[in-house]
Amino acid sequence: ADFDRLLSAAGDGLVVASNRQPYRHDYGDDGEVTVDRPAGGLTAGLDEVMRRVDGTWIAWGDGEADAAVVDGDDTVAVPPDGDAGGTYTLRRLWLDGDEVQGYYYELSNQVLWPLCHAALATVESCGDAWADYRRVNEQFADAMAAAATDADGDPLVWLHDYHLALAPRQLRERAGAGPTLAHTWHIPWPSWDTFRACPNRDALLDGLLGNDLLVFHVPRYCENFLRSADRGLDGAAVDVDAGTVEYRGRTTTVRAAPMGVPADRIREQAGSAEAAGFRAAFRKNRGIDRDTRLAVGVDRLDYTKGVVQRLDAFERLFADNPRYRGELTFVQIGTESRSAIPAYADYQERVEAAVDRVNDRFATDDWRPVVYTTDMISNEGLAGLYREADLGVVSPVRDGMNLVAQEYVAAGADDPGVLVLSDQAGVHDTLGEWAVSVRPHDTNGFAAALDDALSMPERERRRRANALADGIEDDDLDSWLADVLSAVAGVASADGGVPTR
Ligand code: GDG
Repeated sequence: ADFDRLLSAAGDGLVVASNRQPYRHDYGDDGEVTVDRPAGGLTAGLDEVMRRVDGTWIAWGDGEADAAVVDGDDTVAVPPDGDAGGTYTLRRLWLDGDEVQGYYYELSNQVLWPLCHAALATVESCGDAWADYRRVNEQFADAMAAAATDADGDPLVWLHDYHLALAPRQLRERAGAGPTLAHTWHIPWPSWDTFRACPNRDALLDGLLGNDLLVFHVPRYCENFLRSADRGLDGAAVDVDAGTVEYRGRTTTVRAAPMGVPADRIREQAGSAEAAGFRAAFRKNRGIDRDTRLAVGVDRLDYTKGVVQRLDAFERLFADNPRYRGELTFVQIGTESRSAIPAYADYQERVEAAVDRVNDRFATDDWRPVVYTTDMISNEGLAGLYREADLGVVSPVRDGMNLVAQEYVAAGADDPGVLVLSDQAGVHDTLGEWAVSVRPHDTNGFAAALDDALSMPERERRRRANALADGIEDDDLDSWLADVLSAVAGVASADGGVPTR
């Protein structure tokens, strides 16, 4: 994609802000510094763009950093080896323990996360956390304003996610009308009827309307946001059809851009020698026979991901269809996440209990219905496992987009598997037509869908797999980046900024 042209049309440089940093540095007592490379699709994709434009990325300096060791050392050039792709500046914000607790664990992950996933009963009461959230957002706004001032002209500032909802307005107050502000919201935006439960809903809406462009994964979330702004804010002029909000003398454009995955890279990884080795070793080490069919689920252990409901459905499948006993194993990769939060610790226990229940009920001496692991797997290993599986099972109870469904398709081989997909994931809006759809709480329907998927005739299976593969190739990570950047170019030129060509 023609990123360089799009970027130069959008601004005079690029500043990215996200809670999570692209590279994590650990500082040993002996002065030794070790650096972790970016893992996720988004971080890796943005990292490539940043290397080309020599920008600044601002993030929480999460890690084992001891403030005394890193004192005064808040910026660092990455990647550390400065290889062929060029380098950029990573600016770390050092948050203290109370700030991390209030901003990250409480307000972001126990208020905004469940609220946006419409899990109101899981939203925790918050008192001082709101002040921490505001203060940390101010630190981000200060850092973004400094980076914007250092740029040669008016840069594009690209913010990410629900951790930074107040920062756009705070940055406007510091940097004025100059920089173009775009913000990608990676999780759902709920309906007004849900959002109105938010204790600080006015401030959140006001904060986000400091942006020129606000991007959600699918049109449903855009509409929910626009209606929330319309109902929630006095003095906001909302045009739902045009996707715009005029508020406090500024127009915010709201657009959908469904995020994609690096399909070519995943296909390559799935075909690598490392992937093949992993597949064989995984079966051997977990006691799965060579000819046992596999279904796979891969999730951060989050209560939105529907892992418990999925296990209920597999239990029903094995109960109602004894022919699958001894013939099919469901592999669940469940990487630990946010375990310091009680709702997450509870969820992990519920998943383990459900795994044990299904295994106790059906396992035999040489077969287990469920293989469950919390091990973090390499990208190649994961791609290999996707390719090995007859079914990819993605069944969140609610999910902004979901990358796992797309990765499963991207890894597919000559003899492709079937994607079983919850209609509650954003990605269902783009891929649902060719997947086998499930409602995650409908155990009987879910089990019947698993049976359908496992017994699907080869022709039908290939027809769907080809359509899915075309879809994720056309709308891959690069094309998503280009979509966002051209939307930015659109608002910049409407603003009287640099024209797009
Ligand atoms: C949010 C939204 C939206 C997981 N285990 C391993 C591993 N993973 C990787 C997967 C995938 C990623 O983690 C999870 O992606 P999801 O899309 O499920 O997302 P969330 O973390 O909930 O992220 C979501 C996303 O933002 C992007 O906007 O799609 O809706 O909730 O890439 O592969 N990767 C490796 N080993 C593991 O064990 N290598």
